[in-house]
Amino acid sequence: MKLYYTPGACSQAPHIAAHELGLPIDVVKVDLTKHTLADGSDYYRVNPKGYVPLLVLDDGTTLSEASVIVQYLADQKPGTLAPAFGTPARWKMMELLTFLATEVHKGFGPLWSPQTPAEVRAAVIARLGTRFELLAQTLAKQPFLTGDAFTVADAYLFVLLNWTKLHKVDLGRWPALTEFQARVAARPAVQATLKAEGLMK
Ligand SMILES: N[C@@H](CCC(=O)N[C@@H](CS)C(=O)NCC(=O)O)C(=O)O
Repeated sequence: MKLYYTPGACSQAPHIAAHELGLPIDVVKVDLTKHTLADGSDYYRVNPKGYVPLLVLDDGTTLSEASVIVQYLADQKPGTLAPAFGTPARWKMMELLTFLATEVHKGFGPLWSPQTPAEVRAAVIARLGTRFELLAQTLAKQPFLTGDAFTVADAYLFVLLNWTKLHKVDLGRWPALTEFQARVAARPAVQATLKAEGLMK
């Protein structure tokens, strides 16, 4: 398996999952500023969508969309990082992953552009805050999003919350989120991922 990733991007969620699961995986770095690989070749030729993550299976099948890739990885070792397929708990996990992808991940969208006016930026952060509030309510009751066990949804949220530092979004109102961040950051597989992405010594 080959994972195309960019350090600190949403591709870090499947990268963490692979480390947590101890899956043998090759990683290929993508320069998203130019959409190129290390040899200068065009990433659009690998993934016409142009974005990371992309997982290429050994038979050449490609999987994109972070929320699907993390589930594919989790299902390589059933019952570890996601509830079993076809169970109500798995539908709740899919609900959570879609919420993270569409409401939180894409909720950051305008913050990446230097052209975004200050008032739009403030509105975007306020809207993200309503999503953070819901997540914080859950995490005030339990260590991870689905209960006591770390899942791929936690890996995804961890990556998204890290972006708040880049965009100077204050998480001070939600200690449950900052405590969650510290809890996940301390996991050996997360540390190994951050090192592998060159984000930590
Ligand atoms: N719908 C995709 C979005 C992935 C995405 O937003 N990737 C970002 C990095 S976090 C990216 O590669 N952006 C560069 C681009 O779109 O060209 C998913 O959920 O995986």
